[in-house]
Amino acid sequence: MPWNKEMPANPVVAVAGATGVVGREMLKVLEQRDFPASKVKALASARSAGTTLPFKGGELTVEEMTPESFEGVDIALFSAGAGVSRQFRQAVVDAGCVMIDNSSAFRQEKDVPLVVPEVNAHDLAWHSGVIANPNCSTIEMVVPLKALADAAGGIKRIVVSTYQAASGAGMKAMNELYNQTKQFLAGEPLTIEAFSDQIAFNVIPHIDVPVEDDYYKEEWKMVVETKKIFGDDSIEVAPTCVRVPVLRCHAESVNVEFNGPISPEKAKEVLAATEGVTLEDDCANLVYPMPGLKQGTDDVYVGRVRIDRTVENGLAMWFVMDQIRKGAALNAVQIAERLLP
Ligand code: 25A
Ligand code: L14
Repeated sequence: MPWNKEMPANPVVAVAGATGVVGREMLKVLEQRDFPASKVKALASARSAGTTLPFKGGELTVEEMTPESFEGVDIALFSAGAGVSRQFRQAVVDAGCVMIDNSSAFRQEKDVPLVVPEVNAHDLAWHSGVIANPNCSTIEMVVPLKALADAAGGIKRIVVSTYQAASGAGMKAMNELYNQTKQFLAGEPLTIEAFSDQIAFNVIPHIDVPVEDDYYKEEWKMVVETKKIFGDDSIEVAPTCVRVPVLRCHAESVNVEFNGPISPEKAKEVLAATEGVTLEDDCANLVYPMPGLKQGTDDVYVGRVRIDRTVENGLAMWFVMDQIRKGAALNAVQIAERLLP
């Protein structure tokens, strides 16, 4: 059923999973963008109840999340994992609260819009209480590609390899990269818990669980989420997702075959004028974006724009994005902003 509850101008907002890497960033983004909330609640598991998180010069006391937590709440930003999102969905919607969910739980459901505001804000019109925030690697890819697709008659095929930061797997994964690096340098045995393999001084060509045809689920998400966000099932995506020893910010090497012609010069002109994109591209002077240096930024940074002569209408590019911000927290808050009257 389509949602028919009006959004107040000053909604009550809950952050579910507030103590995680993404939840903390959600609080930061709400504060930095001066989101007009009348009240913000920080929710997490019982383990964190009673601890405090900084917010607007003061602090929020973390409450244990229960089905009753959502009474009187207008917008809930969820980033506590897919299982927790499934468990609380009904209670949230029954309370008349819109759920903006960062997990992978509902992204493929027919009545759940999957939204990147720069690309398909129009899909917010038909939500029925739940809006999904896409996978971070997919968001990073579609923001610049939407603008280029519009300029080149659409996209036929994308070949993408990701270079994903440790923080994509949460706080304990970030700590593991840090600690393993120290252990490696001290010649000590490495503690391997958060990842399947050593991450310090290594790269791992595996993210999430195996699905079909020997792909991993992170790769599958990039295929199906790109089609859903663009509203175009004909776009082919061939991804390889790789974990690299970077703390924060995902990078992507992207080769695109467009339906119509577009020169690298034209592409750069379009990208330089695109909201949410910053072009950093000067080959001769070694100017290109790098993930180790983009922490805390909001845009998708694009460099290395050049012709791909192996196909007709081909371009090759390099993208960098802080996946905790635009890939998760910022995109969710931008969706919330679009729900305001
Ligand atoms: O959808 P998926 O595929 O299932 O993936 C979603 C998960 O991936 C992260 C995010 O992890 C999310 O949980 N994620 C998603 N998108 C991301 C992106 N683009 C992304 N990461 C990076 N980029 P997270 O670490 O950011 O957040 C975890 C939060 O969830 C809370 N939580 C867990 N169970 C809950 C719950 N909240 C309410 N009810 C529940 N039942 C969790 O809160 C955290 O806020 P917490 O209180 O459980 O954890 C507080 C502290 O404890 C550490 N911790 C977590 N697990 C353990 C732990 N410590 C010891 N043992 C553990 N098993 C946390 O690091 C935190 O400091
Ligand atoms: O589907 O880098 O949103 O581990 C976000 C974090 C997928 C994995 C999602 C990572 C997850 C990703």
